[in-house]
Amino acid sequence: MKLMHIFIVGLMILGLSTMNAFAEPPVFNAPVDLIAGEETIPADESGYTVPSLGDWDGDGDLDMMVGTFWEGPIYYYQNIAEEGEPVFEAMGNLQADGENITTNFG
Ligand SMILES: [Ca+2]
Repeated sequence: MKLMHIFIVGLMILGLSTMNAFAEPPVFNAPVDLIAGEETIPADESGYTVPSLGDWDGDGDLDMMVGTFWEGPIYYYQNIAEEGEPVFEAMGNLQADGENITTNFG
């Protein structure tokens, strides 16, 4: 039983050292502002603003919605690029029955 325990621990150590030998740290590009037209897409002060991408208009490319962590509107940006890199155009706030849809805290 003790020999089996040593064998299993040895496999774990070998596995960990193998993982570390081949693991490479991720490489990130410098951060950039998201731009729509000439304007920077707003981010709230919380730092928790998260753009969500989806084909919201059904034309096959990714559009963007941006909500806020604090109470506020949801901004909609349509991708107007014909191909290649996305080009976002501000389309206004998301609305229902003529009223802005807002997010609550959190
Ligand atoms: Ca789209």
